Amino acid sequence: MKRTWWKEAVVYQVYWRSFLDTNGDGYGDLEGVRQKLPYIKELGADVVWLNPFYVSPDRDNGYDIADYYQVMDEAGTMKDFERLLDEAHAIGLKVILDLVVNHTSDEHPWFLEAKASKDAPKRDYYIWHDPVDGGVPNNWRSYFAPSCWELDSQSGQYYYHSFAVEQPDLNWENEELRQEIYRMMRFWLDKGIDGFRMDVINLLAKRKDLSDVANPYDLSYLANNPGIHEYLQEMHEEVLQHYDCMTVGEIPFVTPAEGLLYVDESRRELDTLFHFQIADEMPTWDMLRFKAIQRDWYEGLNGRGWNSQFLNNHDHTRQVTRYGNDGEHRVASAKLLATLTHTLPGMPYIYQGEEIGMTGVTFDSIDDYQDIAMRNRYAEEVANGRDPEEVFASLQLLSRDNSRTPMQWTDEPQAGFTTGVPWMRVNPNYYELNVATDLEREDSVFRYYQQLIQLRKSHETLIYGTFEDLLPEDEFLHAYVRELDGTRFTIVLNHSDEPRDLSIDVEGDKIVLQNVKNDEARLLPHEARIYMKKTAI
Ligand code: ISL
Ligand code: CA
Repeated sequence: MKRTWWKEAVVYQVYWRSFLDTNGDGYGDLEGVRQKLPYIKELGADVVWLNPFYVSPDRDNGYDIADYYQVMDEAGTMKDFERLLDEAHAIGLKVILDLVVNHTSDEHPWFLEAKASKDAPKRDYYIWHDPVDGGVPNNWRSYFAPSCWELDSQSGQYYYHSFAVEQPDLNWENEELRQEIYRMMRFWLDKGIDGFRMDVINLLAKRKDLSDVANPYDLSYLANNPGIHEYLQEMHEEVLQHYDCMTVGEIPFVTPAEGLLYVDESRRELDTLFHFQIADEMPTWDMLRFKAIQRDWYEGLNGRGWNSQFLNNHDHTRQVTRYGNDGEHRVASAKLLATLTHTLPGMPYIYQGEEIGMTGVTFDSIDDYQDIAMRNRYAEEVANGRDPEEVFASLQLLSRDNSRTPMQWTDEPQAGFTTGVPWMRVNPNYYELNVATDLEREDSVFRYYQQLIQLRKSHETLIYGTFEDLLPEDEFLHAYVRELDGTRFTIVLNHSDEPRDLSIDVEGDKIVLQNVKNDEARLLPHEARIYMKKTAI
């Protein structure tokens, strides 16, 4: 496979509304991101991914867009964005934006026009269906609602929405609509952005067979439908191939074989993908399952498509809480999880705050949660008669708010995130868990991320090397090898709260990075070691 800048890059995801507030309104903003670009650079990241900041009524935190060409007030102005982009480029950081084109907001002018009447010129920008037996056309659910069909009383037709009622899906069968999207993509690429993270991009094509599904809670019927690859190949042909840009598709509901169809270089669709066999399908840590997923994706993509490695983001609970130990072993565990994402095959993504081991949070009441996904599901289940306490407890761990609490910069009030009232409560542990504290300590999580990123940059074996799992059956020890051109790295991780014997031979290998101080052969709890050996002169 050809070598590219993005295959060697580390991406830092900025959820700007929780990153840094510079005007005291309690919301993070683009000016806050600009001010912290040197911080992101110091960490060692190469690319900044900004979650959507376009004009939006904010029903789904910016993923319901009402104007693709303007910056929402809370985020700032287009000038703020342009200044951020210029300064990022000036210090060697690239910037990719979130492309949300499966749906718009129901307040987008296109939808307001389409809704006005059945024969409105833009009616066909969206997906409408007559009632069936006086009700919804079928039993399909959406991510955020019991049905993916919403009645438009004005026309008596239902419109299709894969997410919230306020997020009507665009009709990608409409050529004019597709050209509108390509025009918008060129607008941002011509400003100099370096690519896109593409929101649920494998949902663009819709299932033609509208009959009921056996299990409406298995939402895979929303994705990977016939026509999707033609749309992405047209997008590549019309837009992407004309720019030096990277694209990462958010691609739920795919196996490695299905994922390859989106990122096989020869198919000229996308560059890399986030699959969800871990984040959406592995609720808590399951070592054997994790190992099998990593082997399957390495074998499934190897040599033809590029993977991405992430263990949390703005939709998923913070990794040290969900997949590690956020208690007595929090620091070692945060470093161990980072070692995984930065030494397994694929592009590593750092979600803001994971670089200091920020933890998930559980609030006491549903009123403290803002996530539309959680609030809608809670209301639905309670309306169906389930016990509110039990519903609340069942939704807490996987609520998306867990990873959206403000970035913890200092031990000052509101963790230095804002001088106002934050839009979401700060995690109470900010007093000792914050960037300032980590920057002062040599053995902090932040310093370890720096060393890890530096090691990966200095040895392309960790980027382009082969991958072999040495302990496929071990539930607690993870050991794998990356090899290229006579250099071998052996990564060994004790993903458990107990010390464990090292059960592989690393005779003659040199430890080049270790997350805890330990000279014994026996591994301490959550100890990570990276060994290196020159196998050929
Ligand atoms: O949140 C999830 C499950 O807990 C994810 O499955 C997520 O909803 C799904 O991957 C789609 O996410 C993307 O599109 C949504 C938006 O709410 C998410 O924030 C975005 O990452 C609709 O645009
Ligand atoms: Ca602000």
